[in-house]
Amino acid sequence: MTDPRLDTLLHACPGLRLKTDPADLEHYGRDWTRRWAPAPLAIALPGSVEEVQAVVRWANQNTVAVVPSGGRTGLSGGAVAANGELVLSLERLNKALDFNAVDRTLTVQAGMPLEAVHNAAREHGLQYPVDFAARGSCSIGGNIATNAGGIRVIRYGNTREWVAGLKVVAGNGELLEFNKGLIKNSSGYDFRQLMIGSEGTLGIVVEATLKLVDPPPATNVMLLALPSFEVLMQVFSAFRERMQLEAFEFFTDRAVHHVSAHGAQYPFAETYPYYVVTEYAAADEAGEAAALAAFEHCMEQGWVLDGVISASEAQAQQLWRLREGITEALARYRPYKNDVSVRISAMPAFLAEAQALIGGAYPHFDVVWFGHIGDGNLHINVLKPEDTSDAEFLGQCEHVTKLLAQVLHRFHGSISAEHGIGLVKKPYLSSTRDAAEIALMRGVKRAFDPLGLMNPGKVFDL
Ligand code: 2HG
Ligand code: ZN
Repeated sequence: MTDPRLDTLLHACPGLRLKTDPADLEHYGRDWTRRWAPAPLAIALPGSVEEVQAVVRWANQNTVAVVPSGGRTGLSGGAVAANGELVLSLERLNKALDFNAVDRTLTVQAGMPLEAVHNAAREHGLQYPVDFAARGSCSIGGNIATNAGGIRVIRYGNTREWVAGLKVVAGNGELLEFNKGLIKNSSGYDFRQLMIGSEGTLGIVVEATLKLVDPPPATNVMLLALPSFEVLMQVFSAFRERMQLEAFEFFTDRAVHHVSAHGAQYPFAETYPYYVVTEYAAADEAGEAAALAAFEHCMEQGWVLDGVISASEAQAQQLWRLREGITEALARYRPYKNDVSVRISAMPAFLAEAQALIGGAYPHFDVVWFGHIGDGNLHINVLKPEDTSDAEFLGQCEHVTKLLAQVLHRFHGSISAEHGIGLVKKPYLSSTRDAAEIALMRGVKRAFDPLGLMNPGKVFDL
């Protein structure tokens, strides 16, 4: 242990588990973005809320910045520690603490992986409905810090809908408890909601009381092949009018190309320009009949060219893999990512403009479009060509993102729908939030984190 500050940390928090090996610094100092070289001071792995508090108090006394760390699956650099910060990993605080059958709530520690939350809910015959591909690696605390969305937002909303109570260690080390599991609580500011999506800039989520619901209905999965972008929203409306959608996701032929190369099975004989994978309630014949009616209507209109319905759970998973495998299949190309949203009603016009802009801006780049079309949320991944330098690639992508941010501003959209602002989207925050709002954000940060030590430099600069 080289840095003398770490001796004082161990003195302030005897028994604290610390990691300082170069491999650990590298592992814990980055998230799924690969732009910044990790360079944390050390990794603290507290085993209790008291230890989290002790670490944060020590950080205040020694003016050391702290980067809270969950599963580090983020895509905006929110968990990057590249400036000598102390990484505070919640991975040891990973247990379910309490289940309340009457309230239908599950209280968990922040480091619990999302998938473990799903399993715990299922053991009680219920479900925690927020879900996405990184479920096995991400943590519930990170989900809360970014207000994570995912593939079932269309039906269940974002993470913030599902948090009934929150315990947070604020930037000064104080333990705060918000809302305490209440459904109704009209007693002033809702700090719980302020914490959700604050990306670790106000404090560290240590515990959450999550709402659970009835187990999901029996569902089927349908894969649709579409001729053009233009018909996407018509297909969405045709399906949404007729059935209870659990998910409605889109992707392009480029996505299929990459996920197939990465092992996913493609069910059609031909390829098509665009695809939708939708999951819908199909507990009885009526559900299935509605799905077929929507499908036939879309075929008659020429909006859909082909389709396949899952005949088994295994086939449903195969179809899902075409969509859920995209991020992993693209990772080796170190893509530049955009994660934008507009109101659903604005989607057709926004899509047309975005497509014209992106198509013209990157004529020679492989651009992969996909996302949660039913939520008005698009993911645009630009793959780095081998013969283009990192700096040139980034420069070009940032230039195009600036233009895209201007389009989003006109559409009253968001530069980050569900991945957070972190470091990656910080330069574009003002396209989504006006100056008065950003000034208020700074004031809120000062209130919870007077010395500005919680995840500094993320979302905005002080
Ligand atoms: C998804 O929807 C995730 O699969 C990741 O939000 C999106 O990799 C991305 O750009
Ligand atoms: Zn997504």
